[in-house]
Amino acid sequence: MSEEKKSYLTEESDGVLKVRTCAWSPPGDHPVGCGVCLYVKDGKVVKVEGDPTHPISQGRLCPRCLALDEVMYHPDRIKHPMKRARKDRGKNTWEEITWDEAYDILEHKIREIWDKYGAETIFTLTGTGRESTLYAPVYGPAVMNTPNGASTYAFSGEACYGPRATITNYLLGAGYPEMDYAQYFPDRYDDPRYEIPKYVLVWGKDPLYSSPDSFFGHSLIDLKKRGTRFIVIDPRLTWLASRADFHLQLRPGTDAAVGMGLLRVIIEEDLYDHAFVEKWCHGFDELREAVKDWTPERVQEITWVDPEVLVGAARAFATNVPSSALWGVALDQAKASTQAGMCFLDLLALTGNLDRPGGVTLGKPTSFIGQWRYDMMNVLDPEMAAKHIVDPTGKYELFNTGAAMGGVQGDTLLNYLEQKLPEFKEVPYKLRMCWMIGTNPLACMADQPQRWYKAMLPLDFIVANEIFMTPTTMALCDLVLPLSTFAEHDGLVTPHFGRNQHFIGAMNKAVEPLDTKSNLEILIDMGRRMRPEIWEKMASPEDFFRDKLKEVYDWDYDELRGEVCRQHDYEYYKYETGGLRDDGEPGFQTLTGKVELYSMLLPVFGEQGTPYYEEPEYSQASKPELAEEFPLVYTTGGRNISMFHSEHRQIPSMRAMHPDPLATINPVDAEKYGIKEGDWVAVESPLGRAIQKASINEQVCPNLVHIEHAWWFPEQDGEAPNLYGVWDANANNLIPHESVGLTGYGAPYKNGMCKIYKVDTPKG
Ligand SMILES: Nc1nc2c(c(=O)[nH]1)N[C@H]1C(S)=C(S)[C@@H](COP(=O)(O)OP(=O)(O)OC[C@H]3O[C@@H](n4cnc5c(=O)[nH]c(N)nc54)[C@H](O)[C@@H]3O)O[C@H]1N2
Ligand SMILES: Nc1nc2c(c(=O)[nH]1)N[C@H]1C(S)=C(S)[C@@H](COP(=O)(O)OP(=O)(O)OC[C@H]3O[C@@H](n4cnc5c(=O)[nH]c(N)nc54)[C@H](O)[C@@H]3O)O[C@H]1N2
Ligand SMILES: [Mo]
Repeated sequence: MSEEKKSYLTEESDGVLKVRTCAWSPPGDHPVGCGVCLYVKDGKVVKVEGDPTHPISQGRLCPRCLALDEVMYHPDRIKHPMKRARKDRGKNTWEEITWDEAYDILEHKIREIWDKYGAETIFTLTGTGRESTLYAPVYGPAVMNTPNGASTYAFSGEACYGPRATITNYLLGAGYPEMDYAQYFPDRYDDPRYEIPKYVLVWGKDPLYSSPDSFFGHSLIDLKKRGTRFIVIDPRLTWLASRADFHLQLRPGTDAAVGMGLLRVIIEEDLYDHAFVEKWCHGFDELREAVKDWTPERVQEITWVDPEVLVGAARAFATNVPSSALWGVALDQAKASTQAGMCFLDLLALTGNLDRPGGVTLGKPTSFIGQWRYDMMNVLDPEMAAKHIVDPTGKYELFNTGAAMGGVQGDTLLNYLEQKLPEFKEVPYKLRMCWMIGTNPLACMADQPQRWYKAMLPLDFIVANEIFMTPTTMALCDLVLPLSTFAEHDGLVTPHFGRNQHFIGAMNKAVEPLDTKSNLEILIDMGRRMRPEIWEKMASPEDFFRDKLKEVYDWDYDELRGEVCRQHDYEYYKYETGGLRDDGEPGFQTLTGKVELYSMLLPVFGEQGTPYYEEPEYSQASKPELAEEFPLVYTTGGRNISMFHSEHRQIPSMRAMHPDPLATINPVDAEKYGIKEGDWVAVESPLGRAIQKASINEQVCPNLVHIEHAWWFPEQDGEAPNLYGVWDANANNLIPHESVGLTGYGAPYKNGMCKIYKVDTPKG
């Protein structure tokens, strides 16, 4: 072992070995890559601490990482491959098997399906940005030869990240814009190139709890200590909102109207950056026209936002340069995700805050895995590729340029499985097999989860890579492959999947993995069995990391392991120097070479080129006939610190922090509907209901209810029909499928109409 390789290991006293590494799921985490010190004794992790030498997280860790050992050594963790007879789906008749047997079963099944029905009858499902997200898109094409793999989700409207990353492609032609928190600089905020943002606009994001999408939430506290002020657009009075100069407390789902109101103030009061707009923006006049009627009073009528707060926020943001902004998943989780996203980007462009110190950083996509993954997804022959399932009506046609990468759109997939649309009544082929890689759709990702359950049950064969049995594996799987945690295998962390990648982190294996494997090991093993011609050159994850780091960055893998985290350098104002375009010319990588305030491409897909407002499909305004029965508005899924989506419900210390699913209700509504703190309450939409425990406070305003997402109860009976209580508290019972934006993007996970009433038990 070389010296560099060893430098992430330190011998402590009492035979304890300290291993420095970067965190990533499994278990539960995004590619934030926080620095972690794992203390190992007798081959077991005995203590977890934050790594103070990590330039981004600087020793701070969320409780989920601190509870890593509780996950690793949990009695319910899946420790060996498990099989069950197809007829026993929903029953707890699992049988432990060896990896060889599991791989034999899988190989046999895939070959049988290839022969009998064709490879196109296999699909994959994946989930949010866990480590599996890097590799899952390759499983379909490069292992099973199916066009219905790539990035396919049981997700209505691809309602996370895809809408944001894609609208950025269209308007800026750049990678995901991230708040500049000096993340590219080793000495961070003290780097002379950096400026502290005067304001940060936090829009539909609660980063102290979610730290999402590679962004490290604590940096907002760092910045606040250095004088940054906040503008928050959020229906809830979050911790950040309570400390903001301006809190735009909007009705969920009306973000585009708020955005156009902000833009109008900035344009009409002539507060925009003329030099930037004239030189670098296309379509200013069209944008001015699109927002001209959005007076603060009209905005208030639709969105509930106080006109004074709206105008004050617009002025503060525009007149204090540099200012930065963060956008959260709330913008994706509405039918109008595209329009809201346009407003977000337009605000940054009009105020000259793109790619400048203290504004937002823009990346030109670069990832150690990008080209390889692209190549591996393009291994289908044209005849097979042509069998890819697309929506025949064109209704959910993706206008995607590579953000979510050629999977089957979630609503289309459900319709296809159900043979639902007139066009799908006679499908060219029936789907037969599914491989789930990092998702628990029945508990978390899928709207109307009972529809998914019924649609998936007839499949011939279902397999999942998992850490614990979940409602989905219990309900549907025939084979489960157990995963190793990030402490048990080597890996690389790549923030924003290369779209604004400030560093690469080494996940350094600390202990042996028992009888579990990583997503990449499973991929390579099965790839070599099924399509050896594609995989012959790729023998092990280590070779792969070594090759790719050398090829893409000319980095040495052992050196990176020793450093644990290596930052990239950053250059501002790349639109002036040519760093944003493939041809090296100044400008943006768009059709016009400028920021497209009027998008040239959106109209090609039947969308408007500038933002507009569309009322959510389920609201008192758009369904007045239901308004009396469903008088309240709900939002869902605000993150809490001790749970990552449907994970951690069985981890004792995490569950103790948050034992029950909570419905937050304003005291006025609680009084009106006779609900007391701690009562079980049903929150019901025209589509279904969820039962959660009432938490009565002013985090929500009157008429608004917030419910949590992804609840199931590992302590309950796992067998069907109960399936760990997955139907009881499930926020997604309320949420419609196919209520999607014109482009196939955006779905109302975070807005709808409801009523509330007290029930006697958590089962109703
Ligand atoms: N601890 C933890 N961290 C996580 C996750 C987790 O489950 N647990 N999930 C990860 C994932 S996949 C994601 S996508 C991110 C998401 O993380 P964030 O982007 O921070 O999203 P949320 O916490 O869902 O919601 C953010 C805020 O949006 C507000 N909101 C609700 N409806 C609306 C609306 O219509 N408009 C506006 N403007 N705001 C609204 C909510 O009140 C909430 O405060 O978190 C990631 N990080
Ligand atoms: N109502 C409502 N619903 C929502 C949301 C909301 O705000 N409101 N948020 C939505 C959002 S933004 C998202 S991204 C989705 C997330 O939805 P999913 O990504 O499907 O998340 P989970 O349901 O937690 O399923 C992930 C499963 O993968 C397992 N796992 C963990 N790490 C790994 C890994 O590295 N590899 C593999 N193979 N498996 C792993 C976990 O044990 C877990 O069972 O949920 C969405 N659902
Ligand atoms: Mo997400």
